Amino acid sequence: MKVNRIVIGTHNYKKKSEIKKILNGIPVELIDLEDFENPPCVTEDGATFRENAVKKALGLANFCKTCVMADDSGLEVDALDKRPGVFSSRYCGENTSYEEKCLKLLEELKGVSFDKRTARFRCAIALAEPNKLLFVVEASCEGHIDTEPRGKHGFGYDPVFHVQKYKRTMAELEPEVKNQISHRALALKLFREKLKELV
Ligand code: ITT
Repeated sequence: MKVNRIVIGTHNYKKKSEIKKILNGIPVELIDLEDFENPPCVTEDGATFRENAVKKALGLANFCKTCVMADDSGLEVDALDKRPGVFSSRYCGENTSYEEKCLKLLEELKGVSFDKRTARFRCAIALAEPNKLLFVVEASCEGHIDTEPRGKHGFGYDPVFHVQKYKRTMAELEPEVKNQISHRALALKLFREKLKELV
C-alpha cells in the first residue's frame, strides 16, 4: 500500500504544530485531525508510550478511515521512579494547566540536588491504516529538571527541562533549536526514514 496522505492524530495544538514544522517537505499530504467531525479521544491506558501511540494511531485510523500518525510522549524523572511517565498529561489532575504541573514537579523535587534531577522526554510515534499498524518509532532526549521555570517557548514541561548542551531550559531555546534536538524531532527523523519505504 502506498501512503500519500497522513492525518496528524493529536488534539494537542502545540504538538501538531511541532510535528508539521519538523516534517516540512515530506512527500505526503499532512491533514489536521480537526478536519474530521468529532474525532474521538482515545483512552490512553497503555503501560508504555509505545502502547499508547499504537492505540491512538489505530483508533483514529479506524475513525478517519485513512492513514493516521499518533505521538505519545511524556517526561520521566529518575528521582521520582520515572514518574510522571505515561501520566504526564494527567499529572496532578486532568484539568490542571502546564504551569501547575511544572510547579508540582518542582515541589516534589525540593531538596534534590541538580545531579540527581536527571530526566528525559520520551516520544513514541505510530503510523497506522485502518486495522493495521504500519510501524512505530521511539526516541528520547536527556536533561535535568531545573529549580525554577524559565522560558516562553514550547509547551508542557519545557520551562523546567534543562538541556545541558545549551545550559538553558527547553522553553528558552528557539523553536528551531528544540525541533532539532527534542525527543519528537529525533523520533520524527526515524519516522521519515521508515516512511520512505511506504511512499
Ligand atoms: P494527544 O494525546 O491528543 O496527542 P496530549 O497532550 O494528551 O495530546 P500525550 O498524551 O502524548 O499528548 O501527553 C503528552 C504530555 O507530555 C503533554 O501534555 C505534556 O505535558 C508532556 N510533553 C510531551 N511532549 C512534550 C514536549 O515536547 N515538551 C514538553 N512537554 C511535553
